[in-house]
Amino acid sequence: MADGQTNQPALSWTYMYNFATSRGYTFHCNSRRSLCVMLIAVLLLVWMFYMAISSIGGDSAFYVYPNIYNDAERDTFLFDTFPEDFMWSSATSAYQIEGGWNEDGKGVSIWDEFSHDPTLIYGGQSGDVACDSYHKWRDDIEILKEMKLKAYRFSISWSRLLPDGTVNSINEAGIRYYNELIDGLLEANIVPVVTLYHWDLPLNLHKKYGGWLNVAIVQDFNNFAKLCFMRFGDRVKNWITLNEPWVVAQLGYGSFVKAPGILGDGMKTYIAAHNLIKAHAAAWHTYDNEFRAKQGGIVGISLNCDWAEPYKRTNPVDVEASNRLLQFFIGWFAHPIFVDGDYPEIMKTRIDNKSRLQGYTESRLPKFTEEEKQFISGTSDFLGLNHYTTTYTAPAPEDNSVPPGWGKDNGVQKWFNKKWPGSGSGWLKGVPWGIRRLLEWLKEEYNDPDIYITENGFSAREPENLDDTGRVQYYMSYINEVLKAIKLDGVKVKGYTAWSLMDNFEWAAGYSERFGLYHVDFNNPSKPRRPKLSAKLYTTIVENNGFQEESHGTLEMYLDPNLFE
Ligand code: GBH
Repeated sequence: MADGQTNQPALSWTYMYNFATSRGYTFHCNSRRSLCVMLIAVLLLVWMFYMAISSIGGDSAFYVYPNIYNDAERDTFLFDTFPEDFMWSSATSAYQIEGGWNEDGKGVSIWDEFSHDPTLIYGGQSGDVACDSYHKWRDDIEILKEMKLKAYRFSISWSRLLPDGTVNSINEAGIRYYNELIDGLLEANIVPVVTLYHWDLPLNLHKKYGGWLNVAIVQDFNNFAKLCFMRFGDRVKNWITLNEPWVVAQLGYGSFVKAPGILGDGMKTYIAAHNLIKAHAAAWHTYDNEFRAKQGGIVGISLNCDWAEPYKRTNPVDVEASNRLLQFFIGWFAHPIFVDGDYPEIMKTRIDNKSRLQGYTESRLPKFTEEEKQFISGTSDFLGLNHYTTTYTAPAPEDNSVPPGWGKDNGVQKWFNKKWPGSGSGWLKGVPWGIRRLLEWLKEEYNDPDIYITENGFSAREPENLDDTGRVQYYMSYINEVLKAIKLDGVKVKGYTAWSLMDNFEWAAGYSERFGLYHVDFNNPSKPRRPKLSAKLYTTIVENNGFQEESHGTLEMYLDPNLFE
């Protein structure tokens, strides 16, 4: 099937919404007025004809994105509920919300340094104050309560606890901050889900030995993780070691997009990933050996992955390209951790071969020893998935030129269908059915793991008003596809996390790209949080534990663009 390639009219006009047409348009008739009148009459007749057909058929299917994708069966809305104990959540990360970058003894992180170079961030902005959650965490708990959420995923700033990154000195003020936040959440009946590393490496570890490029970091990360298990583990039962090691390795050490901003040479990205995987495994073993029996929690990792849709599903090379990209994208980390302690076969062969052709004496992809493979394999109690978008995939012409890199190594070209709805971020298009296909692929590939969706969300450019209909449409359709994955495909999805609780510092995009369910006014020193329409929709979904047939009408109201003009 070629989604969005054909444009057959859908049958159920009653429930169709097309945001593109809500902008309005004009046309001119001049002297040929009568012709125009006739044309309008004909169009009216055609429209009436469709209305008649749809009412005769009694077709009450509900669609969220129908005229973009034109696959009625796949895209029909599913009215059903999620499993009883489904974990509804929303997420943030320390550097993106906390501010207080140098308060009460906090050490400097690579993101403090990166964002203090005004040329690297949109508008010379930084996370120095951000949402000021270092002082306003009580407000954050209030809005979680307002949305009736069961859980909150936040991250701990490593350098707030350990100013130089090592356990040589512990900043008790930092410990106190997270203790208060955790206690406040528990008091509100909200489960804390804690990420240990969401990209804010203590600057000292970068300066001292190159951060993730040095295997020494495995020990320092493990010490930091152990400290967190020791101090917070009596109350925190859900741990995520690393957020998106792909971003850390590939955007931090493979291109200049994220801190520490190291330009790729086709090797550093793989070395950083190698150490990230080892550090994750070390922290998991520490929990497993020293804390699990007493604390009874779970430890996993959050991996980001787009769905790779074969451009033509009937073309074997496109299908192969799709699978290859998924192996390079999520398999890079998930294969060692969930399968056998080693990289996917296709990564090893391709990078080994290319390295040889490029004149390297050894493969650019480092190797794990047998002992390391044993140590790494099986070190995650669940798969955390951060998913936002989908691309088409097809093979790219082989490129063995230097400098090499992850993109040339995987040999896949990817692009978007122009019809897929855009967001405030160039890389993010709304393709709801992609999440269902990815979930099914993960189920097959990794032996039916427990999956928590630890991020999913949609951006808009600032300024954004509270009627965020694009985000409403995104959440409603994506969450519905997750429901289909559970109910129709049997994927063990245990929780869903909306990114993000509120507008925050969107890395190199500063405050220009907004992902929040709550709006934050960054010009106002008290950084007020106000619910967008999507926050209300999300609350409705959480309250109903899904989409009840009776709430049909309510859901339609959320989708009606005219209601909020
Ligand atoms: C998440 O990453 C992050 O965990 C979160 O902190 C962030 O706020 C959220 O996304 C929204 O961006 O065009 O080369 O810059 C999602 C995965 C991978 C998506 C990198 C954006 C940018 C590629 N991200 N990608 S590039």
